Amino acid sequence: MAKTDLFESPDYYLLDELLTDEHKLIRQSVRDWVKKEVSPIIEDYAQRAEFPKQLLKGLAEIGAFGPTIPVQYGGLGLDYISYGLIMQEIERGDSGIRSTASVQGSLVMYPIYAYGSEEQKNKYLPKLAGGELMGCFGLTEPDHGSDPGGMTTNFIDAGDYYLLNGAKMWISNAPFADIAIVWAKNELGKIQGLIVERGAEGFSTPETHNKWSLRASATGELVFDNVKVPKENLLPNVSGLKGPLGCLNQARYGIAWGAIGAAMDCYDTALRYAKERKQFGKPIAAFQLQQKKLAEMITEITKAQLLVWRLGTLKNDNRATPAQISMAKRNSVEMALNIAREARQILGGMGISGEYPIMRHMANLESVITYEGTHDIHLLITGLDITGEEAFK
Ligand code: TGC
Ligand code: FAD
Repeated sequence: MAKTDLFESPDYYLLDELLTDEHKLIRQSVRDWVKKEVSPIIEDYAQRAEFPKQLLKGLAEIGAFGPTIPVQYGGLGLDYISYGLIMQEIERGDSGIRSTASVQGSLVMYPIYAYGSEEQKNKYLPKLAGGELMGCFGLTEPDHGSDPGGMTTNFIDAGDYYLLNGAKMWISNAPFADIAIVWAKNELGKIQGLIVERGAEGFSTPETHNKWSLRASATGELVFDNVKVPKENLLPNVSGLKGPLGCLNQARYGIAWGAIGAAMDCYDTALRYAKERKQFGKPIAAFQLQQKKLAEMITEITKAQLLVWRLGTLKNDNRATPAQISMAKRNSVEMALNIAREARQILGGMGISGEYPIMRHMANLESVITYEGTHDIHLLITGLDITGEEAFK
């Protein structure tokens, strides 16, 4: 059954005053689109574990695919606050839909833009921005998740083409992607990026089923069995782990904003419910225990909003460090997951129902806290940054 979306955005510290009119306009247009196109259908798609493919056109139209990519390549040339706001609003609807946008913009368009040849940029970026082509990003392997440097997927120079072998898993958008950005080791053991097109012989993308999280997002494997990759599909301008990790900086930044959207939706739902639901003759919002939950939620949302806004201004000046991005990703996602859990309790039994978005956000956030670097890995990145001591290995 289609649902009415009553969301009202919290802005406890008047942070809108830090935004330009353009920022607010962009946010409003994405919010309107989410209310009209995502909220009414997303619960049903999540329950059915199906990706709502019809949203791709709208995502492209609202500028969700590569908003910071320059206009000459089909992007919108927007700043990083705009990008963050777009991710926040989409994830307010559903983390899985934000995932699709993150992957397309930050993990497929960005590497082509940052590391690709002029021919590659002209060939792929405008179509990716318009949603005519969809992409995915293959870094994680069955035996190498947090430690991508250990990857075994590899390619050799076979004369007229490269020959690619190996497998990637947990790849968002893989089941329907037209192209994959694949990170693999060359004959010298150096990591490089390849653009692999669907249809190449020996390339398959089996879908991953039985997920309890991100059910409205399509996840799959990438399997390469002697796949011939044209030489012009190698990303020429980067080698080493810093290539894929550079893309992750973009995507993690978007998640730092996006998770706040999910938190806002849970808070807004819980606040409305607490004011309406009566027990012992009065609204449950009048009980101190429920007020504590709600007051802590808005405090944490406000702190996270300030952190990402500042990070956005640093990113606009090209001064945001990867470690600062890790801190924000980690903080926002933990905050959102805690709020989802508390909000679920405020709704009592109704908290587990698909009538409300909370349980879906909560389950989604269990993936968000793991992908793009786990909660632990981001803590270790901060630990390394402040102590100079690496504790990964
Ligand atoms: P390490 O030796 O530290 O670094 C290797 C090289 O990379 C450079 N580097 C970075 N460059 C750019 N940005 C960053 N954030 C960077 N971090 C490191 C580093 O300077 C070095 O460069 P060079 O020139 O000296 O070679 O690497 P390590 O092997 O010790 O690993 C470090 C660690 C653990 C932090 C890193 O590998 C890591 O972040 N692991 C987590 C893996 C991860 O996040 N995977 C995400 C997969 S994609 C995904 O989840 C998409 S979900 C999408 C969705 O649906 O939204
Ligand atoms: P592991 O690395 O095996 O970690 C298991 C546990 O060990 C974690 O708690 C971790 O924090 C801990 N751990 C690991 N190393 C250390 C250490 N040094 N010190 C302390 N603790 C440690 N990947 C892609 O490439 N592309 C995608 O599009 C993509 N989409 C995804 C979508 C979903 C729904 C999911 C769930 C994952 C996706 N991933 C994707 C993969 C994701 O990035 C990995 O799951 C993540 O990086 C963690 O790797 P892992 O699952 O192998 O866990």
